[in-house]
Amino acid sequence: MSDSVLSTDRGAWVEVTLNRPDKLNCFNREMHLALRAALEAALSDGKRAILLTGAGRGFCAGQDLSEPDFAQADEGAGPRDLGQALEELYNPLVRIIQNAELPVVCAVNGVAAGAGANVALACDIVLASETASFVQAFVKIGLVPDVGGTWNLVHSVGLARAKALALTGTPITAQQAADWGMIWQVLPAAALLEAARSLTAELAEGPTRALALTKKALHAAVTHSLSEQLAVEAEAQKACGETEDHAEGLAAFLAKRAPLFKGK
Ligand code: T3D
Repeated sequence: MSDSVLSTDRGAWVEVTLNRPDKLNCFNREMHLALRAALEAALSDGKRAILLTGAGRGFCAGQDLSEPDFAQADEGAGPRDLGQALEELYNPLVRIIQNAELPVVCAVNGVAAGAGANVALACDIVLASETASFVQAFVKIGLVPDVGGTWNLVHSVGLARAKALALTGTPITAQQAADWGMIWQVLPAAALLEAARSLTAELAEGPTRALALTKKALHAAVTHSLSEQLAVEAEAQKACGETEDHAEGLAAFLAKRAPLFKGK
């Protein structure tokens, strides 16, 4: 198995680390496939949360611009079809994260640029080191933000800020990203990983079905009317009401003890 992604089993959850630190963990094909395999393994192994982070001083610098496939089109073949590359590699990754029926926490340990920034923003809860930055670097190489960035940015920071970030490629600090509601929390560099692990472990002990349905309902809310959303909530609540975890949560409350959720 490739060592460009490290997968560490933490019991109920898994820690997935992008591991090409000398290249700021930028995406080549090998890392793409290794990341997808790590996420799919976590889902099929019944894990209840995932933590995604990067090795070294960066989180992820986006597409590996030196990858032969990307940098040089075959002679006479014309430019590479980047839309096809998105459909094959990046878009499935965003869909796996979005559709995962468990929380995906991201610990942004350093610079997150291009597709790297937007993979982070696709995660459910994003913590960042105070040394981290977020860069919509695409414009610098004549591309548009991808990997869901146009969608996530507009919904998190609004159209005016999304436009300025995307059209200028100006980096922003983790603190700015938190102040704008793009991410959840900024932490001192030395505290980031432990805080992210503790949060992921806490989520992994949560009522997994309710967490998954909450995530799904919040995603649906982005495009729904209130009336449509009330129906989504009723359906999700019906499903939660039938879980063992709901019965356990209720029993624990009434007995004044901590609940022991099983994710069932
Ligand atoms: O194929 C498709 O489907 C299209 C999809 C495209 C999605 C995209 O992500 S497009 C955007 C690609 N990313 C970028 O344009 C960012 C490029 N990198 C940077 O602008 C800077 O490296 C950073 C702002 C991220 C960090 O700057 P700094 O000064 O902290 O580090 P550095 O010295 O530039 O980088 C350190 C090393 O990593 C360096 O290698 P070296 O000189 O030590 O051997 C640098 O070349 C390498 N590196 C950084 N980013 C990339 C990279 N190598 C290849 N591709 C990269 N994206």
